[in-house]
Amino acid sequence: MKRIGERIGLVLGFVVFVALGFGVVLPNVEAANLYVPSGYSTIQAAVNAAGSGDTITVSAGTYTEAVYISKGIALVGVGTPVIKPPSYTNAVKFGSGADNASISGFKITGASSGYCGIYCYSSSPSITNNIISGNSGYGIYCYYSSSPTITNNTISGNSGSGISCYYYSSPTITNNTISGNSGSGIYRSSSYYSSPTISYNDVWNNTSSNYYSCSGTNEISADPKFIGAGDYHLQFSSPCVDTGLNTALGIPSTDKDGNPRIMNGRVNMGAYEFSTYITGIISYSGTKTGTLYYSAFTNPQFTGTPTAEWT
Ligand SMILES: [Ca+2]
Repeated sequence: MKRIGERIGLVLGFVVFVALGFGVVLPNVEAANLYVPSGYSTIQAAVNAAGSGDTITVSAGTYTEAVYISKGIALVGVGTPVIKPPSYTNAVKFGSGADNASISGFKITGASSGYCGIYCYSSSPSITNNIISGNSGYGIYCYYSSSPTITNNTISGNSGSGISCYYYSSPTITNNTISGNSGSGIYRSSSYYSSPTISYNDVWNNTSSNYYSCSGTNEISADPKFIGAGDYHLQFSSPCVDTGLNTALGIPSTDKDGNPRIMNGRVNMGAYEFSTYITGIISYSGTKTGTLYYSAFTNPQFTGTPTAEWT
């Protein structure tokens, strides 16, 4: 009986050892997908429930909330989700721990004066395919060793600067349109060693200056020719069509509409790869193969013609 008892004890011990081992050695590493609003009514509720590596997909709607992220999650907007914060808060704040986080596909608007559309504090997330407009404060604000990757966003009509870099913050800024902001387009604090890498952006018509204490390479400064009336799709004649950098750091696979990010052989600047409204007549003399992406017509009688790009 003693031997049996010892064996049972050994077996139990082994089971306990294995169970503990599983608990310690094999944490839940499978990335989860969380959905707003079907699974969680607010973005922040999903963020709170998510772990690093998880993806939160947010459907169209206006989300009146401030979002705080301090872990490596992907926040993906599908359709046109709008984040509009309550007064005197940042719309989206990335804090320490969010270096591997990302946000794409959102419209971020309505932050109060002195607050930000996106505020990075000691964090370096990836920010792509967003419309950041109509904030009474700043567009994207990088502070305290924050060096996010800022690629293919449209940053327009904010009362502060489009992108600000303070205190050891060196974002990589590529393929964005940054126009019509009341501060500077891109502002670099001349103290505390911020050193942004700036290329292939259209920085135009920002009130204080297009660049403050910084400069870029392969930049343009021209009217991006948005469709207008709050629609930041590009007209077919926009100088931002086919003038971006295909190999930009953090370039996504799709644009804000979910279309291929690189069309007509070269990526556009801004959040959109092609227009969705009719602006003229397609004419092309010659033969071209590939897929023609085109917009909906403004009416079913085909009185207009779609803008289009070839892949
Ligand atoms: Ca293109």
